[in-house]
Amino acid sequence: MALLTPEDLEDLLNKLNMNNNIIKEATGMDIAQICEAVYGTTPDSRKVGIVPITSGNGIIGNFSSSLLAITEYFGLEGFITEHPDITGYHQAVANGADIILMADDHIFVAHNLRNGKIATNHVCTGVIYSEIASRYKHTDSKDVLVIGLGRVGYAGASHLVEKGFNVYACDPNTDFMNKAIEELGVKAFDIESPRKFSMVFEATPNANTISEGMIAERCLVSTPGIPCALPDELVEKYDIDLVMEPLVIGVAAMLYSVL
Ligand code: 2YH
Repeated sequence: MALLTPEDLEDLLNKLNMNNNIIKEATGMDIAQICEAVYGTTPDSRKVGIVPITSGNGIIGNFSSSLLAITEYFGLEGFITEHPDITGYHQAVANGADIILMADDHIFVAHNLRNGKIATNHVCTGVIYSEIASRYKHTDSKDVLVIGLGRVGYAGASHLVEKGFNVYACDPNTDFMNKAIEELGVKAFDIESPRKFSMVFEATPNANTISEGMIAERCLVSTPGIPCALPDELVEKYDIDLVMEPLVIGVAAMLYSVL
């Protein structure tokens, strides 16, 4: 799994505003409205305690401060604990946090201590990016392509199947592919017999996973993947609406999902 770098997190709210404009134009809703529609919640006076975690590769520069900025952007109050890890967790609870945000190298959680709801970044990211793809207003098709069936891709594919979309998927890992076919009923996308999609949800940590054979003229590509799945020249050539952002959209979904 890709670890975020401090550079990924620079200028985050600016990147969010740019993506929000694309999302609004492509779906008719902004990210907060899409989160409200998916989770049926609205931000209230909850207080979010952000706990830096030192295990594994350690603290990522800009990570906790980015979470605080995101929390405040979506109308919640937040604070970063002075200490990391268990001491920080204790501090967050002692200082009245309603929701805890914390991440190690494997999992990133939001836990609402008042109502018991817990959300993971990988599931929420899969759900929200696939939801964005599924709301593309410049198509009547119900066909959507999912590229990558790891934790994020599987969650998104599952969400799209539940929403009644016709889900095609691809992943070089045959175990992942078979699991998604058996458990979700997705169809295998075969690069040898390509078809063109207006809605693509991409969830891999690799560049250039999207090729010309997969995309229709004027399509929406929604991807949390770093680096970008699309070669630059295809974005212009196919007039692609590209939603791609490293952290904010997934964290917004986590917060809304535990409210
Ligand atoms: O970026 C990550 C991992 N890829 C998990 C994300 C799950 N989708 N973790 C962030 C680690 C943050 C660090 N421990 C800190 O600064 O607290």
